Formats: sequence, C-alpha cells, structure tokens
Amino acid sequence: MFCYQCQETMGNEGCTDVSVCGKDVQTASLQDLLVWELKGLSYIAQRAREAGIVDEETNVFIAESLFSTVTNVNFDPEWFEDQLRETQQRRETLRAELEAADGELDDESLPEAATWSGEDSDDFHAKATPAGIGVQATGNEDVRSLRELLTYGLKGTASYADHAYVLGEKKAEVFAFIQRGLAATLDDDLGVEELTALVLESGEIATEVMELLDSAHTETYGHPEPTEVDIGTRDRPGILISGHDMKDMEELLEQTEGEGVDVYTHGEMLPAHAYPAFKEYDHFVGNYGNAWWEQHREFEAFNGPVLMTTNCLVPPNDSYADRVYTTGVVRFPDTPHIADRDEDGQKDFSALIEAAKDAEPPEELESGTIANGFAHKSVLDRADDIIEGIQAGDIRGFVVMGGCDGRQSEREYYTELAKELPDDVIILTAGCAKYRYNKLDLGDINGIPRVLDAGQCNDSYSLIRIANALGDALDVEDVNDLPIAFDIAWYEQKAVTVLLALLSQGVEDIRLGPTLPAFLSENVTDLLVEEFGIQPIDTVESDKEAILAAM
Ligand code: FSO
Ligand code: SF4
Repeated sequence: MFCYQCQETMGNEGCTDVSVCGKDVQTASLQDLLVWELKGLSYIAQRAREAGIVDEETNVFIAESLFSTVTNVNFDPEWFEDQLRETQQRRETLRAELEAADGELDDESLPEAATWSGEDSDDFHAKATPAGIGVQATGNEDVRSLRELLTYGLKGTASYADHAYVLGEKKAEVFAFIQRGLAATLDDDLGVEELTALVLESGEIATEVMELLDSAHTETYGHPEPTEVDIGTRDRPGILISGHDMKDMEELLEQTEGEGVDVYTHGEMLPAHAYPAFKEYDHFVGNYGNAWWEQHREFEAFNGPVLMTTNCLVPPNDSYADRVYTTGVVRFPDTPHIADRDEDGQKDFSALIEAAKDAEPPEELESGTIANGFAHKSVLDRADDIIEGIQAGDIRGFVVMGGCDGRQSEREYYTELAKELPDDVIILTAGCAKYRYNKLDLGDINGIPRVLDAGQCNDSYSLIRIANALGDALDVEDVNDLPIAFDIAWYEQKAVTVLLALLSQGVEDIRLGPTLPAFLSENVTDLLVEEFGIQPIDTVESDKEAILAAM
C-alpha cells in the first residue's frame, strides 16, 4: 500500500503499512486497483464518445466509483471486488459497441488498464501493487505529482457530480472531462506541460460542477436563509445525519415526521438547516457536535442511530458500531447499510427509525446556537449594506477560511487566527473547517455577522460568487485587487477540487494549511508558487500581519 492523498498521511509522506484514516492494506490496494481500472474504462469510454457512443450509466458508474475512493467514504473490500468486476464488464460491453461501430481494436495498442481482467481476490491482490498500478508506478516524480493532483481533483469533482445527479442534475461535459482526465493519466506521451494544462482545466470543470450542485440544491430546496441553528438537545430520542446528501436528508425528514424521534445534523450536514424546505419540520431540531474527526466521542454520546450519507466516516468503535448506518457509496464491513432507492421510490429508513425509538435521548454536549445560511443569495441580498460598510471603513476586508477540519493540533492556527483578526474583518467560510471558530463569539459589523458560513465544502462556489459580485459593485476587475485573503484548510480530495476551482478563477496568493500536500513534488510546488503565489501557512501573528497589510 502507498497512499498520500489526504493531509493526514503518515509523516506527511505516505501511508504504507498502516493508515491514519483506518483503511487497511487490503482495502487500500483494492481502491488503487479500482482507480486504475476506472482509468482504463475511461480510456474506452472516451474513444467511444469520439465515435458518438455515450453510455449514461457508465458515466454515473465512473463518478460513483471514483467517489468511493475518497478518504473516509468506503472501507469494504468485498464491495470493491464487486466494483472491480463490474468495471471490467462495463469496459468490455462498451468496447464491443465501439468495435461494432468503428472496427476492431488491437489489444497491443491499448493501455494495460483498458485490457487487464481479474476474477477474484487472488487476482486482484497479485495485481494491486503500488509500483505496478498504484501511485509509485509513475517513475518521474513531477509527472507522478501532476497525475495524482489531477486524479484527486477529479475525485472531488466526481463526488459533486454524483451529489447533483442524485437530485436529477447532470452535465455531459463534466462526465466527459472526468473520463478524459482519468484516461490522460495513462498516457506516457503527456509531460509536465500538458498535465499542468489539464490540472488547470480541471479547476474550470470543478467550478462548473459546484455551480451545478448549487442549482440542484437551491432549485429543489430553496435558497439558504440566515439561520440560527440550535446546538443543544431535546429530551426525545434522535437520529443523527452526516455527510452531504440532501436527498437523503429530505427523505429522512419526511419518514420521521410524527414518529416521536428528532433529527440532528453532524459535520457537513449542518447547512441543511438553512434550506427553506427543511425548516417546516418541527422535529428537525439542531446540530450535534462538530467536524467529522470528533465522531468517536460524539456518536458515542448521541445514543441514537447515525446515518452516514457521504464522507466522512471514521471506523466506528464497537460500543456504537451497530448504531451506524451507511448509505449510497459509503460502506463499512458488518455495518448496516440502507439500500438505494428504486427508480421512483424513496430509500427505506424504517430500520433506522425503529432503532431510534428504542434509544436514549442524546447526551447534551453544549447549548446555544450557531449561525448558518450565508450562501450567495442571502449575502448578496445584503450587498448594499456590505458595500456601504466597506466604503465607510467599517469593513476592512474578508478572509476566506474555508475547507476541511482535521485532527492535527496545528489546526488550532485557524481558531487563533479567527480570534486575532481585528473586529473589522469578516470571515467567509464553507466546509467543515468552520468548526474551528464558528462557536466563538466574534460579533457582527452593522448587523452583518463576522463569520459568514456559506455551507458545505461545495458551497465554496458561493464564496466565488460573492467575490465576483463584490468586484462588480466596487468596480474592481481583478479578484486579487479586492480586500479578500484566502487562507484555506485542506484534508481530503474535495478540498483539492475546491482549491483547483479557486485557481481557475484567477485567485492568487492562497495560503494552504496546515501542511502542503505530500503529493506535490518540489517542482510542482515551485510551479504553484510561481504561477499562483500559493504558500504554506506560517504563524498566526505573521499571517495576520501579512493579510491585513494586503487589505
Ligand atoms: Fe472536506 Fe470537511 Fe465536505 Fe468533510 S470539507 S472534510 S466531513 O467536510 O466533507 O469535504
Ligand atoms: Fe493515509 Fe490519507 Fe490515504 Fe488514509 S486517505 S491511507 S490517511 S493518505
């Protein structure tokens, strides 16, 4: 096993014998093999597309499968073996269609990933070596770095494409780019220059897919509204729902109505409270706990069942493992799984609801409220107040502190910086990084809260919209001339996608922490520094000074 796709990779170099996220060697190998096979399937799918053959089921299959390999999503080796066999079947079916239309393909002319087949565990594990099909199969470290950067960015894009697809929204060019990008990582003729261009193009697609997901959410559930979310508990049993899937949220709320149980959000599901469609449910009571990595303690204390809809699952402790239900592409061995919905039906959450009825109410961890719902519409509804505040000197500027939270103590940096920023600076956020400071009392500026939380990591799209609108209102053409600093925290691959989206929008001088990705080679880091001014975070004091000096 060799994996360095997330910020918590061992020693900031790579997980080899053991992983920090809890993925075992067997599962890690199967995930690598799946990514490799998906590259091969994408190669064939791309050739088929050029011949006018597009298979929507395969488009979705590739996106979902790639999503399953994001950190903390799927830990089930058996599921990966099934997925490997299905990838091969889909590849062969598509190849047969392509050959019928366009003539026979010579195996010798195809990448091995587009022809290799295995049937069982032995075949898969014999094939799945890091130096054979994994990260280390690419010898040149800069090419390897760019191939991985592209692949991780595509993992986030695929996840967002899948979230949107669940809500009935899709874009052909997003699926096409995922496949073109994956296939490109098999092409030995592509060097640093071509791969860099693809990485930058992937940022444009990332922006598009986040926009798509934004419309899927807002058209289905309305525009998020400023909302004070309760962080205490009531005295009835509850169900805790985490992840990003709003369709699951919708169906769970509908099915729990009148059942005598309450519904709470955890982690990235907090922003659900701001959608008008969910506000009508009296039993949708609040947010419980913090970011994903605190789930051991918090799921234990919750007492009731927990539904994990997307990322970020931490291998559950035995004491509460039977209360954790996975759904969608999330899986953990021997953990109950809620099956997918039929074509027109809903998922069946009855097992979870019945389990909740027998549970003790959640143990109260804290009390009070946190503000949410500051996505593009609700912020831009107050654009006049914001512009007036800037022109009057009441608002000095903004710091975008979005992204992911994680376990490392270095992440205290974000809490400290939030505390240290002067009263005339507003923090814009999205993703679970916000839990580092969203419970601090940072006050407001003329009624505008000093922490504006746009929502989930994908709602970083809102932050781009807000920055562009401020530019228009202030007649500033270049986003880098606005009084906005970007200080992003990253953990998993969705954050890589968000970072690439920001770069595609021309954002420069982004601070990235708590560490730069281990998968960036020295030369690729230099390139990002030279072209975009990307920099690692420094001390709170020096970053604060630099941020303020640039406003
Ligand atoms: Fe990353 Fe954070 Fe949104 Fe997770 S931002 S780590 S729980 O929130 O999923 O992508
Ligand atoms: Fe290690 Fe992160 Fe890969 Fe898990 S996802 S194996 S923690 S690098």
